[in-house]
Amino acid sequence: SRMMKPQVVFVLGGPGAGKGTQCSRIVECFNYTHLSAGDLLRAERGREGSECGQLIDTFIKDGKIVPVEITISLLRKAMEETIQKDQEKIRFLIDGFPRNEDNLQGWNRDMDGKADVKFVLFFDCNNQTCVNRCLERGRSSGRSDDNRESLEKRIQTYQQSTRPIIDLYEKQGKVRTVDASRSVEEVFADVKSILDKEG
Ligand code: UP5
Ligand code: MG
Repeated sequence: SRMMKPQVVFVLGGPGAGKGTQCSRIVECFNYTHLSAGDLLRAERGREGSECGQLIDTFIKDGKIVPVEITISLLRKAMEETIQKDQEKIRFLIDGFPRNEDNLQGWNRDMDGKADVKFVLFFDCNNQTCVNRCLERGRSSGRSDDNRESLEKRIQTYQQSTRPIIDLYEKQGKVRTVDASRSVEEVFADVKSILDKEG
């Protein structure tokens, strides 16, 4: 049978914009597999025998973006494992990637012709709301980057490195923007209507 190409939606937005929350809601209603680049990196950081655990740990605390070779290999592995288990499962939400020029170049180098990027789902949220949500979560998340110091760096990295990537996709007409500063329900209503339209 003909191998189907993976269909990818990139999910972007600031730290705490609600990417993970909305992706969890999406997979309940639509036929997508959710892959969070951040979650994959945190899992790799904690894996015994990992060669890049220390590097990942340092980068995450500093709100810096891990070299793309590491992130792409984790994403590819997760995609391949999903498809291997069920060949119908070719639709992916890639959450929190690509975050900078290095990420985008790495993706294009490795995945060009191997996966289709359908569009970018952009959760647009002001910095203050993002920071407040992460600080609130930090009371119980145990995430090493949910503190004021790391958050300042995460916001700066987002503004300097990730926004330009979103702008690039915007110029190609590939961005679907949602006002993510509202309630989870209100945001999801918009997400649903976008996905209903895009298939
Ligand atoms: N919440 C969510 N939606 C809400 C709403 N509408 N109203 C009120 N509260 C809402 O939500 C964050 C918190 O807000 C939660 O408590 C939630 O209940 C509440 P969440 O859904 O987790 O938001 P999300 O956007 O996923 O926030 P996250 O903190 O995961 O975003 P980041 O982009 O900062 O984190 P990520 O895990 O993607 O990356 C972490 C780090 O990993 C990066 O800083 C970087 O160092 C590294 N990284 C890479 O280097 N490369 C990559 O490709 C990816 C990550
Ligand atoms: Mg997340």
